[in-house]
Amino acid sequence: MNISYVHRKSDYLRMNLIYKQLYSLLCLGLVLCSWVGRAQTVQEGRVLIDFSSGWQFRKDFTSGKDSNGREQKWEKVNLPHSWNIADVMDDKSGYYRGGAHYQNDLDWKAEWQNKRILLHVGAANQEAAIFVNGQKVADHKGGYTAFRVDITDKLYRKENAKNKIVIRVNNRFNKDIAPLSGDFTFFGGIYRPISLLLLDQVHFTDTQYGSNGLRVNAQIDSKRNAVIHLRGDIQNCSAYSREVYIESELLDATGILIKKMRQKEVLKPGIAHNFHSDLIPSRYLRFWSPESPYLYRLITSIYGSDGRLLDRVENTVGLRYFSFDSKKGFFLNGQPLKLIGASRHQDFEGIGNAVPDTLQIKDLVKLKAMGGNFLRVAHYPQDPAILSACDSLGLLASVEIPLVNEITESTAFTEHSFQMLKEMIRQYGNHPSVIIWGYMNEIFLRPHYQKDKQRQEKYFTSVVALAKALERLTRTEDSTRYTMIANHGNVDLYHRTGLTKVPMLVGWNLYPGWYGGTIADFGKQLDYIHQQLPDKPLLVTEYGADADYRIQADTPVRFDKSVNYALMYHQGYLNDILLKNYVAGGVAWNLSDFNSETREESMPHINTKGLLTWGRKAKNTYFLYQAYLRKQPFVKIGTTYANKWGARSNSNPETVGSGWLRLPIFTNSDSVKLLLDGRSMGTKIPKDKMIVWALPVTRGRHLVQALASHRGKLSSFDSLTLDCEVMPYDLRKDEGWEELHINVGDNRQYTDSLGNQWFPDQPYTPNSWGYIRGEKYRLKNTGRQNLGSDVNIRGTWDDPLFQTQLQGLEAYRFDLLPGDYEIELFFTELEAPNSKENLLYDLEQQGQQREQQATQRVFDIEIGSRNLAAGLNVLSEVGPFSVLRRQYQVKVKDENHLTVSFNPRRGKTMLSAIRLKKINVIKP
Ligand code: GCB
Repeated sequence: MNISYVHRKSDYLRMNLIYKQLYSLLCLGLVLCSWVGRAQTVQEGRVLIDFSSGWQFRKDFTSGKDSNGREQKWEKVNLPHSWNIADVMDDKSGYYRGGAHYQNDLDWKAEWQNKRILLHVGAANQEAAIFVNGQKVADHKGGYTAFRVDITDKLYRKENAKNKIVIRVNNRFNKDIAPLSGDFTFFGGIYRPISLLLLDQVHFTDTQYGSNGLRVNAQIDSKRNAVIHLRGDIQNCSAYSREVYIESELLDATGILIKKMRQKEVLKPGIAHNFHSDLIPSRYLRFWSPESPYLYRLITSIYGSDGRLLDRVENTVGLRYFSFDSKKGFFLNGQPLKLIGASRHQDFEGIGNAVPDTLQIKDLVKLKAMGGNFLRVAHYPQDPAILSACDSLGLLASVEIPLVNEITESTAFTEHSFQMLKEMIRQYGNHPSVIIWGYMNEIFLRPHYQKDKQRQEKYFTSVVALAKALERLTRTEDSTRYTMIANHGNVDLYHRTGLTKVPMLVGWNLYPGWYGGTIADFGKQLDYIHQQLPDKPLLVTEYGADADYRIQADTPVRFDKSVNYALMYHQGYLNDILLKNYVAGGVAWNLSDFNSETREESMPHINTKGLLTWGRKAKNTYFLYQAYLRKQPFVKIGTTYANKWGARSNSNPETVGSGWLRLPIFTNSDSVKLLLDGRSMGTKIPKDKMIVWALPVTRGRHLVQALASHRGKLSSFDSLTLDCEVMPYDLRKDEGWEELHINVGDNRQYTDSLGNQWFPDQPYTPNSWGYIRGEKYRLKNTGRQNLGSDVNIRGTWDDPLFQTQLQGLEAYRFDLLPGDYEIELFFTELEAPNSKENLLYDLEQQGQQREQQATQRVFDIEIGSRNLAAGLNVLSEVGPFSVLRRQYQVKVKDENHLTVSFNPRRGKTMLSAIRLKKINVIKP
């Protein structure tokens, strides 16, 4: 690759872009300064070159052929890159977890002659080996932290000489590297950028833990006495002893010098040196807080004895002090602050983990705009840009290493965990936003040795011993942050084994009202935990409910995956978290939907608990948080997928052609007045920050305007044009309908990928339409409150439509005017063996057998005397969990109805969905 020195420009362009985003949203005028202070910014004395383009990529297949039998070729790629973009979304279970090669050429430049050349890899999941001109120079294990290696001595150092850089990456399962399992996808690839660092022979660096070599720890007390402790590693790679000066300058956000220190160091050749200095500013300094994330800049330079600048690194400094109290919660700068926000996974729709910084930062802007003040970086360290954005925006953060669900009792596992922990602390420790280091998540979710209780106890002891070792290491590395372990709801197990005693804080991932129990159980569970551990500060590190934004339910129930149920759930949880003083805070699981390849459910491979979609569109749950958390007046009319709204009509002859639509409105004000197409619909008072307004609408577009008032004054305003469909009741009287989509066997409304509204099913009543006999299918052998199956339906994105069905139905009847119609019937065989293991996160169902037998069903379909399908056997036609569609043209004559009959030959009849379309109707 021919590299050019464009880094300065691109760095500044990126800074500008970020600046604009942040400024426009938050008007934090001084944000830019903090970005300038990002660690490893290009400075005189060192040069940073982006080395992310022009790579060649190939998966390792021993046969030389790919999985489709094609000859393997090199593919041109740019970083960030992941090789699991498509296979994590397809219908085949599993995704490629194996090896791959990346290669690139590095052309030597004469001006590099006296420099040290380091390769800095942002992240490669999860094992990587670097080769330079055929020689191995480094190995790295762990997919979520950066690593760097000095490659100078392995390079051909002649003008224009080509150096071959090869990086082998592997994301196979390795029992010695965490995470071993988890509800997220282990995307393979080099998914953060690679850069080259051109350094003087004397420079700051920490090649062992991939950091910039400087560790800043700024302390301030309530009287604003501040000390900035600086520790650093300097490398002298030259053959001589060197006398150097280390200069540290503390600047305020406007660039004014606050304090300067200079110290002499004598560096012996060929070894790493440590230095230490304390800056004690004599001036009045400003606190850093979510309301005012004021950042200072600390510029640290090395000068030679001749005054030449050898290296320079910038770090940001935020001055804050904080504490957790087991009874009173969290305090920042002496003031109580409820920590509220969300956890975040790093993947993004269509690009997996290979997400550019600029896109990632938008997540933080959204979290801030939601009114959040806290981010749980879950379940592994993420791009450093995330924490830089937290620093600038004023978001507090916890960061953790990926010890999730289980451990391996091996020395190698322990050592790799230590390495990850040190890398995390050294690479991210200079961010003032970080207040917590975490090192285990739900570590007893997958307890080993289920059948050997004695051995299991030993395993528990090993886990606790590892926790203690990690705790010690964390505190040695950084005594200024709190330590945390996040547990699942099996409180007694964590307590009994002694794990809850180990960290300074205990996080709880609680799901009553989702995986089991009721929403009201959440508060009780919190009280129980507090009673058991009265001296341990408590944080709710997870809570959430699936919210598939295509599903709407008028009468939401647990596990229906509707956004409506998720709204009730979050209202209940937020009320408790905000009310209980001993709860230091809570973070919703999750900020956005994320990929979890092994999940099926309503949106296969996606965990839909996000407040935003995988592509980061706001769901109504996000607006609910805004109403709860924002301090400024707020009102927002809820949305639906593609802004398609479905209204239900009734038998009232006066309202033919119009229906009732349930419009959610979110506000933190006292009341909301609503206008529909300019007409007042009255004023309502929100309950738990929300109003569900039943609006009478006709088909087509309608303008709704919400005017919120606070203490008698207009405080905020929102408007939305709704695109409405009305579910007709009497198909003969209602002339406006063209097509009717029915979600058979389901009382939820579903918007499909084309924007069609599939209305809930209903039993037939005269002058209307519906099913005759039959019952809704329910998955057997599950304690879940479920609606139909939760299995991935092959070959469709509209799984919820086909996961429910009616069985044993006799007929589907529509009372219609005579004419020509098109009818389409959809079938899916849901009763068949599904080889997948039980969903790991179905916390209620652990260990239950869900295997079901294939059902043999054969039936005939008729309309009047016309036989549409004789001996239909869906299983033999398309196999299980696949959609069979049958479309027919039908004529309704003087009988004034269309009745599709289902006659069983073997087993029960079934139907998943039905679509009726008018072609040509004869008006009376
Ligand atoms: C948890 C896990 C998280 C899962 C979540 C869920 O407790 O910590 O990784 O994604 O539950 O959605 O089930």
